[in-house]
Amino acid sequence: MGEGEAEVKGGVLQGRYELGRVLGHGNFGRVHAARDLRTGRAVAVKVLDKDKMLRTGMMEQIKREIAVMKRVSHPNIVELHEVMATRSKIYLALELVRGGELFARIVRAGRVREDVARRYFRQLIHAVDFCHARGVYHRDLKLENLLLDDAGNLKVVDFGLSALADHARSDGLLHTLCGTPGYVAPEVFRNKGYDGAKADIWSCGVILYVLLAGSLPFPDDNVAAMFRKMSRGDYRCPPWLSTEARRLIPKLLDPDPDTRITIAQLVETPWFNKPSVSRSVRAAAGATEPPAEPASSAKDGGDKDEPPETMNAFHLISLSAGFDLSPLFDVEGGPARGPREGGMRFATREPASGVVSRLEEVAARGGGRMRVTKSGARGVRLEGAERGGRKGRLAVAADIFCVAPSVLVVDVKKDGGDSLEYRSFCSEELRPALKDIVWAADPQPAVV
Ligand code: PIT
Repeated sequence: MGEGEAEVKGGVLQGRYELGRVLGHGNFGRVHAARDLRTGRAVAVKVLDKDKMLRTGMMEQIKREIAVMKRVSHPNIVELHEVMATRSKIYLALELVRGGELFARIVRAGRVREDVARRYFRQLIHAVDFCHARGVYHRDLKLENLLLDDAGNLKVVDFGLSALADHARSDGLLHTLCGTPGYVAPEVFRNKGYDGAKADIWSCGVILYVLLAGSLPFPDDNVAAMFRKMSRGDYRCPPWLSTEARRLIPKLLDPDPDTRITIAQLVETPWFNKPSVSRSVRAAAGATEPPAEPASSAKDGGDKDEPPETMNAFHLISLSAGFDLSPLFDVEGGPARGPREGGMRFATREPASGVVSRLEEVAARGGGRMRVTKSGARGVRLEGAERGGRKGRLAVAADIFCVAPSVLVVDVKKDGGDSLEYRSFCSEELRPALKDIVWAADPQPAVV
């Protein structure tokens, strides 16, 4: 049944989704921009033809994709809102992502700067780590399956080839040969079973290489020749790559899955942890969507009208190890330091109200990803709006202390959720937003 028939009347699908322009085509069908007439929410609708899927044996694939997408709800994965089926078609109502494929960006720009690549790569790793923690292996990670939203955030799509850990044979390994040649790990080609997590990491390595180099690491029209290059680690890093990137890439593109870097090791590497140097894509793109809940509707923390707590000697000592006050102007910049894992602390001459509104803006700018659950002169608490990370909902608490007349210290720490997600939130969102209110004794900005 075509779109002009019963299910789509006047461009409205089942009386619920008003279909708009086509965002993309693929062997999967086509994706339209659409509006949910019940809620007014903008969505994407993927249209699949049942007959075609039955003919091409893709029915199982789509069923698996639906099952997987229901399992994974993460800020860097395109969300599946709803599945509708008619006699001839399947419709997936998905989160709308307007910025197109990362692939198109690379085609346009050739390659991206290392700090921009890092930002995309971190988001990719968050999504992949989240999937792996839920026993989901994507198996077709490539630039074409990474979309960008208006704020330049990465969103993984196409779980059509994904596997669930429960599909592993008794040897604990997956055996299906799938993926896209340039991105597939050598052990997948070897056909002796592979670990889905290790194979995904290889693909992430290829993605990182393409972002930085602007070309595939093992280009070859002949798949057998490509496989030989992959197995020998036969690729060149372009001269513009930093030393840290040169150290990391061979760890990702290690032909031996047993020695290949794991996500746990990857997130501790200097390249992965390097702090952002600019506000980059996100800030440049600016805010697009309103927050899930306006800051004013935040649950009252009970301290709205009280002034910031004055920091006493006890606070100062507990916050600044050994009475060395330099950490007051310090930010996290690498692997966890002590119990305040990835914490961030800075001094400011901005009044408490200014600090609070900056923090509220961070939530407002995140397209509803974080909402304000407490807000007052003594601090602000932000919490992941709906989707938990690997360890549940991310929560960030910023306590504001007065250390001297018109000098405040803001102490930011993780109050819940996954450390990796927290660190990325600090470096991608908080730090850029707070950068210009940080007060440093020397002219160098303390928060970079
Ligand atoms: C867009 C915008 C958007 C979603 C998509 C594309 C989805 C693409 C897609 C989804 C799949 C799949 C293949 C491609 O298997 O919001 O341009 O589930």
